[in-house]
Amino acid sequence: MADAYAERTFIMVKPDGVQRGLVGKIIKRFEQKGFKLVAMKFMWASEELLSKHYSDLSSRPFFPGLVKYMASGPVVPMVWEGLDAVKTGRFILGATNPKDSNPGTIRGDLCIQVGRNIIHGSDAVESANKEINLWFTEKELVSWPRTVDSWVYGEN
Ligand code: IDP
Ligand code: MG
Repeated sequence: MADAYAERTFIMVKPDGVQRGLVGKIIKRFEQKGFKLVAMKFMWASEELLSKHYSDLSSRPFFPGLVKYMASGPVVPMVWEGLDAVKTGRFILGATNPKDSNPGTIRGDLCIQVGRNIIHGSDAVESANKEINLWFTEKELVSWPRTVDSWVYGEN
């Protein structure tokens, strides 16, 4: 398959998404869209890891609260692969603040408050690579052939 189909994005169900029982619903949206799952785990992340994950936001006033929120329960980090996975992933998520997220997006449909917006998604290919390497080892990233790809991308 073409290299363009191998773009990867880092998606993570946040602790409120896990607590509210939305993990399956969120995975389903990426799965049904046609993206390919490359890695996934269930873990309780440390404040240290989360501070690294959100290092770009460390000077923002909401940063301490954000790290506390993200460390308040288990999360489901994932890697999804496909054509324009980063940009399309952000569309699937919806705007950062759920009051601005369109209906039909995950945040638009399933949450209300910016500080409890249930899901993370990389905002660029560069940050996706950084985040994937922060949360997963090389061994945990599974490359696998998927026969349905010829139907998803039309190269058959
Ligand atoms: P993103 O998650 O859509 O990429 P970012 O600006 O990278 O948005 O912010 C990271 C996370 O920080 C958001 O998803 C949200 O949980 C939280 N956040 C962003 N802005 C605010 C705010 O004004 N108050 C509280 N939390 C915020
Ligand atoms: Mg962000």
